[in-house]
Amino acid sequence: MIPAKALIILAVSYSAAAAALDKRAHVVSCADPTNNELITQEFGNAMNMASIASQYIAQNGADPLFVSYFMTNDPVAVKTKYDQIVSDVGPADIYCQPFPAGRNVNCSGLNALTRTPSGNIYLCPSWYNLADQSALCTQSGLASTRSGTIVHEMSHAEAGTHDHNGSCSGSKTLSPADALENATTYSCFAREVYKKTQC
Ligand SMILES: *[C@@H]1O[C@H](CO)[C@@H](O)[C@H](O)[C@H]1NC(C)=O
Ligand SMILES: *[C@@H]1O[C@H](CO)[C@@H](O)[C@H](O)[C@H]1NC(C)=O
Ligand SMILES: CC(=O)N[C@H]1CO[C@H](CO)[C@@H](O)[C@@H]1O
Repeated sequence: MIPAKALIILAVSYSAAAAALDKRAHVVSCADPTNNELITQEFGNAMNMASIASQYIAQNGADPLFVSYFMTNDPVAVKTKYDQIVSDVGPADIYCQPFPAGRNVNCSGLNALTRTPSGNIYLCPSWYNLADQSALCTQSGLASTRSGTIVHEMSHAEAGTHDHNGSCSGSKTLSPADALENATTYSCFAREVYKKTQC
């Protein structure tokens, strides 16, 4: 049973995300209909999660959860990064395999990767093994979700982040300047906010 308050927050954030999706620039490029549908759905989940994170920062500022990931950074600067993700200026594609010829994408050890400055996102075989969005509510720990990976990749594509530490616990050990720039921080914080406010 989802409390009414959570439902209202969910409805508001879905309409915000839906408005963003109408003008989104990343296009799912995947010939397989099943995977195309999955990717489209998870991209929507990711945008919704980024939108919820942005709203959470607007409402709560530098609360303890924010500080645990972003330390002394200005909440407005972090919110701006999530807003850049949601705004998705692109233009770019999200590819499933087989990737277009000549792109030389090496998926070894990766769930996904983003090329810059194109912002094109390549989903690797292990991405499909990550958890559904619902695992954020059903697992006790912080689930690694397909949607969280897309938030991570979209922060490369739209908000100029880099890869520095792949783990959420590692993300909390960076300097404030590094935390603002490192992609995993954005996925971890967004998943934590989702778990805290939507489950
Ligand atoms: C892909 O990356 C892995 C790990 O970095 C490396 O060992 C491998 O040689 C690479 N494969 C190709 C085809 O470049
Ligand atoms: C990431 O952070 C963890 C935990 O602090 C640390 O053990 C690990 O060495 C870090 N990895 C990198 C690549 O910085
Ligand atoms: C720990 C780490 O590698 N931090 C990096 C975070 O991102 C900034 C900006 O690109 C780098 O300068 C840091 O080295």
